[in-house]
This record gives sequence, structure tokens and C-alpha cells, in this order.
Amino acid sequence: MEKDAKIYVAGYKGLVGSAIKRKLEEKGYTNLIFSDIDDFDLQRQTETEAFFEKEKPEYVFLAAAKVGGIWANKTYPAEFIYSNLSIEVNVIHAAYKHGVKKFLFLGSSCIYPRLAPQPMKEAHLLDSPLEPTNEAYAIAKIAGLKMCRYYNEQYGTNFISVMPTNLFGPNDNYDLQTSHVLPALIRKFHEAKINNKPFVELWGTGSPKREFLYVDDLADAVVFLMEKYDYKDIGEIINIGCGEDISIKELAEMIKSIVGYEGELKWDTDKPDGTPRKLLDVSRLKELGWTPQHTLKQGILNTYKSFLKEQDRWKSR
Ligand code: GFB
Repeated sequence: MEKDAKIYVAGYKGLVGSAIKRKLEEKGYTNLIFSDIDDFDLQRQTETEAFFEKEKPEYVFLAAAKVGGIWANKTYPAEFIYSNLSIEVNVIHAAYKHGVKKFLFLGSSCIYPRLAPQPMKEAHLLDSPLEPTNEAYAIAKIAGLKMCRYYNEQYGTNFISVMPTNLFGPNDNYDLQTSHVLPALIRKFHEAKINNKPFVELWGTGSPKREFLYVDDLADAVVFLMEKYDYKDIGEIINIGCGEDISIKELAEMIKSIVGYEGELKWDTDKPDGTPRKLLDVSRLKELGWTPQHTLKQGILNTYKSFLKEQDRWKSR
């Protein structure tokens, strides 16, 4: 990617899109364009095609998606499959139609089977049934990565698909119903501390294990791949993660101590645990020369600092 190449980040206001924007600016890319839902709707094909016709980006990062934690995915599967499929179909086809040089599609570690061997290799895709709580989102993401592959095979495009693990960081979603676990725990422990609450209620049993990657490391990885590797090097998909996981219980203890909350933890076992484990095998990315810069603790500390600046946005929600 030339420093003055026209680079489009779709979904630049979200957790991932804002991190990719920061990383591109930090690395001196000067010809950046962005869009988010309040500019136009990528779920609408005509609006998407009109944008590509007008802007003719050379490189595209598709960070726009409908995302959420386990409760949101379990509760709104129709919205998750509709929104994500329509965004992907429109943007991937427009990228092909308007001759985009290189396109990066963001999937998720939830595309792998519920009981895939751990750590999960790219080859485990579609080996056995998916996790029911997020099957809709997973199928939408699998459709997107397969579409990139088949456009590459039929039309000779250079569309690469990356599968990140659970992400967190600045600009995350702290809505206590729809968020992922890490931001939810930061907010729950912080609000319990300042309101002197005797306990904090968490979901499930705390026994599932999750891998977490700080979003600025993800942004570094996707820019690294876009700069250095093509579809012919990467193949259908490549995992992005830190290579270690932690139980939800251990994560809660870590965040409790960082926030400085001293009350009790209670576990609402009526809430789902989801998949027992989803640790990614990141050996292929390591062989390409990339490893993350932040430890989980450093990432949580940075995220808590950014939450303290963003918290007013979430008070009423
Ligand atoms: O992060 P999370 O919502 O999604 O939940 P997944 C991870 C684990 O944390 C589950 C537990 O076992 C939850 O029961 N947990 C405990 C909590 N307390 C809480 C809480 O207060 N809030 C939340 N949200 N969880 C998602 C997929 O699965 O992973 C998405 O649903 C996406 O599609 C994402 O793939 C990366 O990690 O289980």
C-alpha cells in the first residue's frame, strides 16, 4: 500500500474501525476515506455502489458489521444474519465491480465449531456444528469469507479474510445487555465500586475460557497483512490472536483488582456460558512475522482509562 493510496475504512467509528483508522494515520497514510452508518447505509446496495463509484478506493478494510456479545447474538439472530450478510454482499461485490486492488474482510473466531480441537486451526472451519448462541453471526461471517475466496478464484481479485479472537479496547460497547464480556466487567466493577455495591452479578458459571486481543494489536496485524501479504500467500483465512486464553472467572478477578472493587462476585447461571473454549492457533501468523505488543493486563489498563473518559455516554443505557 503506497502512503498516498486511496484507502477506505468502512465502519470507522466502531471498536475495530477506529483502531484501524488510528493505525493508518500513525503509519503515515495520507489519503484515507471513511464511512459509518450515519453517513450512508452499507446494507443498501445502491448507496454502497454509489459510494464506490464516486470514491473509487484502491484498498478497503471492511470493519462495518453488526456485532455483540453472547446475549445479543442469542436474542437477535435475524438482525445479525440480515445486517452482516447484506453489508458483506454489497461491499465485497462493489469492491470487485470497482476494481479495488486489495480488500480485507474481518471475520471472527466464532466461525469455528463449538467443540473444535483447541487451539483452533484455520483447517477446522466447518468440521462440525457451530455454537448455537452465535450461529447466525457465524454463518454470515463464513458466507463473507467464502465470497471473498470465490471472487478471488473466479475474478482474480485479491480479497483477504482474517479471523480475530475476542477483541476489546477504546471505543468499545459498554451497553450491559449487548456488550462483550470484557467491557461489561469493566463497567460493572467500576459502577459497583463508585456506588459501594456489595456484589457484582456476572453471567454463566465463569468456567468458559476466552482469548482476548487488544484492538490496537488487531489493527497493527491487519495493516501488516495488507501491506505485506496477498491472497496467494494467506489462503482462504488466517487467525489473529494472542495465543493464550483465560477463564471468565480469572478474567473477572483480574478486572476486579485493576478497577479496585472489593465486593463479592455472584454468577447468574440462567445466562448462557456459550462455547466452552475458543483459543486460536496463531502459528501461521507468527510464521509471517507478526506478534501482539500488549499483554492482557496492559490492554485492560488502557481500556479502563478510556472507559473513564467515555463512561458518560453509557450512563443512561
Ligand atoms: O463476550 P461474550 O458475550 O461472548 O461472553 P462470547 C463470553 C463469556 O463471558 C460467556 C460470560 O461465557 C458469558 O456468559 N459473561 C460473564 C458475560 N458475565 C458477562 C457479562 O456481564 N456480559 C457478557 N457479555 N458476558 C461472542 C459471540 O461469544 O464472541 C460473538 O457471541 C463474537 O458473535 C464474539 O464472535 C467475539 O465470547 O461467548
